[in-house]
Amino acid sequence: MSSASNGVNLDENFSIRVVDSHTEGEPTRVVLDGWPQPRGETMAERRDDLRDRFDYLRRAVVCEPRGHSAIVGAVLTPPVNPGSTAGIVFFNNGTYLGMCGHGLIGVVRTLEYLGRLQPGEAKFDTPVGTVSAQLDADGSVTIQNVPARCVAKDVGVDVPGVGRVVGDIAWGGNWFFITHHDSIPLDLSRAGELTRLTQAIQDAIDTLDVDTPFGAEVDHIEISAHPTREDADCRNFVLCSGGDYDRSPCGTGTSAKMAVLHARGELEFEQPWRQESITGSVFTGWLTKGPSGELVPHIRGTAFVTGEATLRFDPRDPFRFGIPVGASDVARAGDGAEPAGVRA
Ligand code: PYC
Repeated sequence: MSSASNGVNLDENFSIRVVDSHTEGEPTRVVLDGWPQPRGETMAERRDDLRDRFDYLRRAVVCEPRGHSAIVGAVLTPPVNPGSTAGIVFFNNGTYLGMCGHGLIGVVRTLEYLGRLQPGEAKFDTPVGTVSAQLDADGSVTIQNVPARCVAKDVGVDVPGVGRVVGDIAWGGNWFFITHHDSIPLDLSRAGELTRLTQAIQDAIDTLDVDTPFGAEVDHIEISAHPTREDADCRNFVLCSGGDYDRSPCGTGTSAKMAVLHARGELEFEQPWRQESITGSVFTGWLTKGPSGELVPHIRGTAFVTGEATLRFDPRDPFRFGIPVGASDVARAGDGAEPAGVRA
């Protein structure tokens, strides 16, 4: 990379300021400054510009040694739509996300912490559409996501070492394969095994030719099981596109799950759905009917600011742009153990 590449002089020390938070256990890192603004009229163009010109900054900010594979990063831009507060591009250790439910809640609480947002409603533009967030005085945040939909039911894949796995394909701002299994114990102590299982399912899904609108891949795998909390309807384990699992119930995953339940006649409009995560945290979700009959997901959760930092990048540091290893590599390498055996 040459010096003064795309607005960052890579031959000199540079720094990026961030605020960290977690939403129901899942971390978000909001970039405050030090990252050049992307070009583009739409948020999708801006995401593509970030990917083309600044992908090394994505890795620098969220990959080890300054980050880790569970962090979702968020770069804020000026809004593209009148009435929106800001644009957001979400990304992780491996790629860019369409939307991110826990991440949006983290952004809202971060902006409140910085004094840039008061309780009330605010809109945000993302590469997959404009979403809104209601910040309440008690710190809880209710997001209104992009419309969700279930596009394929009962899709079967043969997973080596596991057998046939059947699930539904649904959109909730990212694409999910949501398995029908409800008998696997989703215990945090089995997170490594569950990561290997869901990675094996993801590898099998990658061989399918799935017709998904929005040009995005099915890159999240969600397993459901009976809840462990009395106040929850379901517990999940979600493998994210970067290869690590979501510590929260996954806002886009809960949106996709509600679309599946609705398509199966198991969830009415306005009916609350309490989704428990592998860590025991809960999002409360519900669907409303949009003007054209679309399924509009709402998700309520809480985030806490955990820190603020100035990340420093020394041109002599061989790891200033991150170590390109993720949980998926570890999961694929495994430790000799087979993934948890489940069958449809
Ligand atoms: O909350 O939507 C979400 C999410 C996606 C990936 C990690 N969290």
